Amino acid sequence: MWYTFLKMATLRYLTAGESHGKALIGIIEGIPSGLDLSPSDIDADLSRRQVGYGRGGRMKIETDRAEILSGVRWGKTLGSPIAILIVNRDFQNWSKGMSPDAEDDGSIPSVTSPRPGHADIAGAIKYGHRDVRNVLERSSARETAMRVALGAVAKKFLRAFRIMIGSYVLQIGGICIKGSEAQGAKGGSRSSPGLFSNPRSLESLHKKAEKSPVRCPDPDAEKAMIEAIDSATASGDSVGGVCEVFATGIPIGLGSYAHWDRKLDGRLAHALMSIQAMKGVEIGLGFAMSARTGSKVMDPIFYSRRSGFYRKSNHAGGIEGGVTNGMPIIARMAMKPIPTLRRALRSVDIVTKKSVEATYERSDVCAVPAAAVIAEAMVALVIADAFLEKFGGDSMEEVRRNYVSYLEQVKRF
Ligand code: EPS
Repeated sequence: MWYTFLKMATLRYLTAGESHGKALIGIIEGIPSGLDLSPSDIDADLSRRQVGYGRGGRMKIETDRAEILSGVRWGKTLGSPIAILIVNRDFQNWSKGMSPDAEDDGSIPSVTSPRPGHADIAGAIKYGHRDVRNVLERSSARETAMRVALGAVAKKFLRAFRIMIGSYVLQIGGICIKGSEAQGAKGGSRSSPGLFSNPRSLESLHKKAEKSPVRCPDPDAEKAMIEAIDSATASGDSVGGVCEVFATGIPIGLGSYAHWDRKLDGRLAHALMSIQAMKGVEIGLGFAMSARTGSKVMDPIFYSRRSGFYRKSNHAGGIEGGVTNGMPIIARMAMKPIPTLRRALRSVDIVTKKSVEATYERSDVCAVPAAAVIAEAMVALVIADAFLEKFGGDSMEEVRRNYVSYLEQVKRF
């Protein structure tokens, strides 16, 4: 019952659609009127999500494009819900197997040997499905294409207030970039280049990542990561990794300490953990903070008339007490290796209850670079919600007026 007191989001969104169904659908509600928005703003991120060394064969079938069905007229948002559609090209191969029509029932064989690590067995039991495909079609990472589309709308909104979101990969298959002992690779303490970087160096890490097939800003590590992916492919295995996402230009005061569900770190952790295959999220220095003394990881406060209150380090990852402190937001995610394996693990047939090999569905060997782009979208959606919560308005002009007057107030503090 206590969940019913959850903070109502200012910015709400919903996705629908199965991986091999006709299309993915998304609706985002709460974007003010007067924002310039075109499908190309969205398609750029959809393309970024599709790339990455180690991605599966589906990426050769799809060229994801957004069709805006509502909420935008002549290139500007109306303030009404924005509906987006992404066609699944692969549906042409699944028109009977994923048809909504009863007469197509049984047109393709059922999947009855669940894959360890996916939602397969838990989902089949929960929803009473005798065909695991009824689970995997929705639990598939294909759904993240629409999250990226909706996140691109949120990013476009935030860019109007000079808030920039980016990402890069810190570790794949245990190979870390220099300056980041990402947990799980070498164990022990962890740091990250993001925590001691000013916005410009974060953006340069992002720019380097954009040119890398594994979104890695460190060319030596990139090479070793690609070798790790190749070796996993050769042995019918898969690899996971760690990616870092950041947001710059964030004002002090988003989120709140006043109630658990308003804390921005908690909201970010929820959003990021909800991405397929995520098994860990940290804000700032994260777990490594637990092994150090307070004097080593709190960020001392300084002041100057030009910059106001500022810090020289960012162990907190831009959030203290659930509230942004004006430093860049830094979050990191630990992604598990893709559970679909060519070299299948043992499973049990849900009909015969006999021990079998887990089914194989076309899949990626590594999707960490894509996860970084998806994480950008989820961070954008959370920050846009918190931004509208604090500076809300029905039009971009009204939000801007609210934001500018708040910044004046902060300067006078
Ligand atoms: C993916 C779409 C899926 C998978 C993959 C990523 O398409 P298909 O099932 O047709 O190959 O390739 O999904 C997973 C690895 C997963 O575990 O769900 C995508 O669009 O990102």
